Amino acid sequence: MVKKIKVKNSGVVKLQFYNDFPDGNLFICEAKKNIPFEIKRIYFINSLFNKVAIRGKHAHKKLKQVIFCINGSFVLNLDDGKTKQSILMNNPEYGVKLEARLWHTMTKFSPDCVILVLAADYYKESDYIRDYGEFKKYIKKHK
Ligand code: T46
Repeated sequence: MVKKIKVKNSGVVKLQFYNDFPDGNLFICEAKKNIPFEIKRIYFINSLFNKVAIRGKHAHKKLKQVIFCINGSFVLNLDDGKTKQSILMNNPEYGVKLEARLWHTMTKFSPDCVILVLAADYYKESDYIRDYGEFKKYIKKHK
């Protein structure tokens, strides 16, 4: 897990963590504390058995999110239109901020991978930019 993010509109979020070995690990997300917004929506993705699956492939116009890998691993690919960065997500203690105008894809899922996302707003398809050419035009217009 990279702790230094080079792309714009991102950053690392570190969770409060209690190691209760051998009785489990406890991770805590608190809105407006370690999660930098009020949380309106939570979703998770599991059963990632297709090794060549690519999820994401979009940017958001306004939405702020934080993404975690709470089990297993995957690679998060970020692109702010200028700088690209791939991050191995394999530690539930660290999340990555997905703020607006950041193209992201998720790849290379381990079969036991579970992705958790905390979002600052409800689902709105109109907030998605799902075409890379449109994304490039959008970020030129909205710097
Ligand atoms: C993101 C990455 C990290 C809903 O109806 N409600 C929801 O809250 C979500 C998240 C999705 N959907 C629908 C929209 C699509 O018809 O579920 C379908 C699959 O969504 P999508 O292809 O966008 O899934 P991912 O994994 O590519 O992207 C998701 C989030 O949609 C997205 O906001 O940033 O995870």
